Amino acid sequence: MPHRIVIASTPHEAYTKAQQRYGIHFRVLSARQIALEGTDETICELLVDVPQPSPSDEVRDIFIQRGIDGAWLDTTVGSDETILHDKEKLTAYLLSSIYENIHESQELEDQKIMMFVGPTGVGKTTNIAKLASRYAREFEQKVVLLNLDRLKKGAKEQLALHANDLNLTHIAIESIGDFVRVLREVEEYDRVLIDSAGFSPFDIEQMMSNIEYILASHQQKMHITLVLSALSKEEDLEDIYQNFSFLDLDALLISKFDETRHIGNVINFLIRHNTTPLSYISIGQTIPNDILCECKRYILDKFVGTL
Ligand SMILES: Nc1nc2c(ncn2[C@@H]2O[C@H](COP(=O)(O)OP(=O)(O)O)[C@@H](O)[C@H]2O)c(=O)[nH]1
Ligand SMILES: [Mg+2]
Repeated sequence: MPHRIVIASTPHEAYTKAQQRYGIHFRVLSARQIALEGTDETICELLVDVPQPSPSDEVRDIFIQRGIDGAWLDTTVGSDETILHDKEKLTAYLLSSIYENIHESQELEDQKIMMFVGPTGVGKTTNIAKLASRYAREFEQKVVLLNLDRLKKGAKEQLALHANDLNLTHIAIESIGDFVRVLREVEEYDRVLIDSAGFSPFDIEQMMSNIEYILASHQQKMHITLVLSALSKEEDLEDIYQNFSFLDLDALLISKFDETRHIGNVINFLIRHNTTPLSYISIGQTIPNDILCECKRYILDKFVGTL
């Protein structure tokens, strides 16, 4: 175990300094007061014994600093002696565990009616426009955009503008009656993308119970994607997920990966909720390019870039 010297003006200060540097894992071997020549001052010199961190502690610290959940790391690392003593092997093992534990879905190809829910400002409208363009141009599908916009002033215009740019039909829905009628009218489309701007989870649930019968009578299902921002704190991602979870979420879309380097929050969240697959990630404001379906690869590359 390496020895270290800590100097301060009093023994108490020297001890505190040692604690700040080495945490609780050190042992005092000796302490002495040294008189400073030509003055009546003394200083204290502590000789301490500092344990060498094990390779697994070092790797754990790096992942913790990057925001990865400590409890998850501890259960994942386990006690496999073959990797515990080798930093590179352990790092590779943890990275592959992150990769394995995030659930990503295939590109959503057959989901005809898709609604996007989530708080204001996370990127619902922008990403609906990206997807609309992708489905219309790459998959050559017939796409219609619907807007449930009771509350958010201007929301209708924003989606309508995108629809106009993309040369797609846009319909604003103002009541449940409207919605029922429009759902019948959009039968001929391959994709019906719905922006729920201004609807709270409660509003959406009420609306769903009102339209369920019409979906059932057409053997249709409403595929629900929760849109979240990578900039949100982990606790906020969790709260939002809980607020919307009674809707039976089918997928997650996470936006704004281009705006942060710190994605431990998102990784922890995705691992915890890996029953809801991640279908897309958004990496910028540009329509239609800044959306990806190969989410895990991107997330892992980005995380590795910070190691
Ligand atoms: N940098 C960045 N900005 C985004 C991304 N997704 C959406 N935005 C921007 O976030 C803002 C809010 O997006 P908007 O689609 O209106 O959010 P909504 O309220 O959920 O519909 C707009 O300025 C978007 O251009 C993204 O992935 N990266
Ligand atoms: Mg919007």
